[in-house]
Amino acid sequence: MTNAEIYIGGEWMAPSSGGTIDVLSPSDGQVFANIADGNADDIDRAVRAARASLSGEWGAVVPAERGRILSRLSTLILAHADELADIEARDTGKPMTQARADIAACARYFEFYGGAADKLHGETIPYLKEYFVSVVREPHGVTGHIIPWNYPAQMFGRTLAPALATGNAAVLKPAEEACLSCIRLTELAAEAGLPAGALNLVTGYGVTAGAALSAHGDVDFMSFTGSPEVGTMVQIASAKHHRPCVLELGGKSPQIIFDDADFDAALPVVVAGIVQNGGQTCSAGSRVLIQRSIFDDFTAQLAARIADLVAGPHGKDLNCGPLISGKQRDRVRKFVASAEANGVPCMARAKLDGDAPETGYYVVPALYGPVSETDDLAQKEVFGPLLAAIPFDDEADAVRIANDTDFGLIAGVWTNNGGRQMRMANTLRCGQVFINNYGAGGGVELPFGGVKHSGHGREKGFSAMQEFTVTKTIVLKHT
Ligand code: TXE
Repeated sequence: MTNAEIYIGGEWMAPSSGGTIDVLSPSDGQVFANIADGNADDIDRAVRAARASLSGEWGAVVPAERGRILSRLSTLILAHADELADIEARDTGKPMTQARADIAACARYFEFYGGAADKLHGETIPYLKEYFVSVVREPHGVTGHIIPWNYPAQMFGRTLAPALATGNAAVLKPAEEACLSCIRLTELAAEAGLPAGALNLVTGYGVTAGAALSAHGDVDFMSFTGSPEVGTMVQIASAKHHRPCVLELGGKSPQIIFDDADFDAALPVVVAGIVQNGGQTCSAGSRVLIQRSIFDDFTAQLAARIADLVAGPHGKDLNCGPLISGKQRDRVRKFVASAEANGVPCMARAKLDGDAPETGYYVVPALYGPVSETDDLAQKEVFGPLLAAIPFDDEADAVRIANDTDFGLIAGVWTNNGGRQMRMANTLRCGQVFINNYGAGGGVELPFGGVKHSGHGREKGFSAMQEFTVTKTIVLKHT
């Protein structure tokens, strides 16, 4: 399957460069598709088409009808779930079961925001006598969306569904490493009845198409998910035009295990939190902080579970797939090499399936511990299936270690002490706290985003309806 074209103003067309980019399967490193190599000219045309749609057909669509279109798209996604999951698994290398869950989540975004489209109310404010004041929420206008390769279909839903539900016209630049599901989803959006220009898709490299979108002077709002380095560039480019942006830049999220935790409940969730998508998840639980009195017992049980895992090609639907690219594999291998060089003990390593081709980008899940709080494995976003076990003494120590990284995206706390549950929720510095559960990627309803270097702004939930709109205060004097 391939559609090496871009989508502008309701038309599929060749990019102005005429070029294409090879798409490699992470499972075996072989080229299996190609996508259009869009550039700054294409981005400019896409932004113009988006702008024109706001004063054309799309701008005239009332909120309830926007909702119906998005709901139809949700239904279409579910009707094509097998096809989409197959595309997603092949393109990203993730096991089929995880790809299927991603497609269901994508459909759920359009269901949720389809339902929310006509429920974004304004407010009235008591003011002076003979004045009527209302505050209404309006779309920003043209929104730019740059998304990464780890969850192309989920990100498509997460960033576009609220933007479209609130009446913006969008330009999407997905990641060059994996975006085939985004292309198919764009086709389905047209089939669902989304008017021309409401959604425009330009595939291409970050340094060309991505940079052109983030620097474009006629974009009113930017939504970016990716690395902190590029997030900084996007924010600087936005600042030059005095326009807002939402940035989701990853994390180093802790799972905190107290001595009264239910081990049987915590263990599978801690494993899933680092193995899901090969650890290439912004909210991966990549640090497990364990109270010292149970450190040996908990890590022994964790190690046994990690050692039982098998990584392999997406089609075999094992616990873990390959990483997305040779670049990401080499980056994660550097963390492995540096842990070995620094004498950090490896407590368990998963197995590689015998059918995994040598040309694939495999790094098997591994548990390291005890890891020092200052070690790279405890501080840096690895974006691979490496879990760092770190001991702590008491509640205050747990909070100190948990908060002591540059990131602040999510946290998991495992304890049955009710007072401690709330104290931890209040003192952890991050955007989401899960108590006796952990939600890497879960819950479309739940506002999501970080603090510190994890970014700012909120996506998901009803918060995204606010993020993708701006208020206007209307002051009417009557007699
Ligand atoms: O990200 P990039 P990469 C983190 C994770 C990972 C690291 C590097 O730690 O190991 O980032 O991944 C587009 N102007 N996350 O190199 O480059 C690019 O085309 C505008 C966390 O893949 O940030 C893609 O569409 N756009 C994360 C998107 O930015 C540019 C998910 C992300 O790519 C650009 C991914 C530029 N100059 C990586 N350069 C998360 N928060 O979940 C690139 N892009």
